[in-house]
Amino acid sequence: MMDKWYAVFEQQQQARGIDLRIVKENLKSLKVETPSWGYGDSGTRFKVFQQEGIPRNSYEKLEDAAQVHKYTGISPSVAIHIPWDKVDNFSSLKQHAEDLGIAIGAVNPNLFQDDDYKFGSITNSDAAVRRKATDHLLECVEIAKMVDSRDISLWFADGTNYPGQADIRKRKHWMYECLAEMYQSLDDNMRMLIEYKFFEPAFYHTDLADWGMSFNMAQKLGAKAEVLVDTGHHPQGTNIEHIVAYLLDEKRLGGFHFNSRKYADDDLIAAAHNPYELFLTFYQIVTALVDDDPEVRHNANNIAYMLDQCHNLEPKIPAMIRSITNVQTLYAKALLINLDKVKKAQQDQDVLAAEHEVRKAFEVDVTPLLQAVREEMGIPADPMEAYLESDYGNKILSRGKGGASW
Ligand code: AOS
Ligand code: ZN
Ligand code: ZN
Repeated sequence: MMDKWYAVFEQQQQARGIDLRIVKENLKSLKVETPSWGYGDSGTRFKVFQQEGIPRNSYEKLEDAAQVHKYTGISPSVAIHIPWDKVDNFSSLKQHAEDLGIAIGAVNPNLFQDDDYKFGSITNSDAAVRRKATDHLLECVEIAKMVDSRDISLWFADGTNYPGQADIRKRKHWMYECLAEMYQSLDDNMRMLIEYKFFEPAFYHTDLADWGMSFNMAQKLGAKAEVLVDTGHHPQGTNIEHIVAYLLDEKRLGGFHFNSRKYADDDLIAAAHNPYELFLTFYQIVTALVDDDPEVRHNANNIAYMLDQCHNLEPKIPAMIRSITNVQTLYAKALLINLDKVKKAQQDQDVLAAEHEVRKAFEVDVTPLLQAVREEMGIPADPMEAYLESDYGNKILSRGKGGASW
């Protein structure tokens, strides 16, 4: 039955001029990192509802993440957050990940939970606080080296709540000074991924409020600094795909934090609310993968795809699996866009034909394609169903309630 379904799918796509071998290769090379904090208890400022079976430490977070990889086959690494994942022995944490068939991914410093950072971390007017914050960044670079991680993901809560509260331009200089010191400590293969967010926790100004500020900072720092796009960090109506295209063209798209948002930084399951936006984001990446400029292709091939989510109501592991398969589904759809036909329509300035050609791919049911790819990768055809049929979810209940938060 399955084979027949795929055979029909193949025929249909061939008729549209799509080479499924390339599509499958691309799908097999997609890797999406999950965040260690997404396995912990989380909530809103109103309430954290504790779940049973939450990992009690970073080792157990890795064990849960390994389940996500086991059933999806495309999430072989886990981002860690320091100090939430600070352990006495990082080589044993690294070894634990390897024993589970995964690896430690991006290292995320925490510059927002210490009382000292009330008025900013690397933008604080107090030089001693800036020193402390920079030392933490340097510590995270060292941890990344210990666990063989390439990326340091940087998000700063720094900002102000009221006009006049601080000198915005001075803060910009202080931030550059601290990040430049951190930059010097990176090995040649390492990267700083600089995230931005337009508000929250600060409500008047945020020091890195949009992609342009992160881009400018990255450019000033050097080639090892790139921009990280968190899909939940823009004002309503922002054209994220445009930002992605622009950054790819400048060879500065470092990575993504995927999640869905309806109103603010909601951190919900990726593509739950806005699948078309993620599809169009992948459309920009797919065009960059075949760009004439080898540097643009290089950038498109080196994007760190990561989830950044908090599952406040739903069980964590299935929620991660859902996000991963959603991302994979939308990437698959974008790979089915006939770029030659779009190009032709663009040359003809045929607006309707161009838009139709793009949207048509979104409407394709890619289930048979994904099932075929998973079969070739030795992964269950339906990752969610396979996980739910396993006894892992029950087994971890013995951890009880009150596991790690974040
Ligand atoms: C915060 O809003 C950012 O999305 C961060 O990337 C992330 O959630 C944080 O670093 C995890 O603590
Ligand atoms: Zn993020
Ligand atoms: Zn966020």
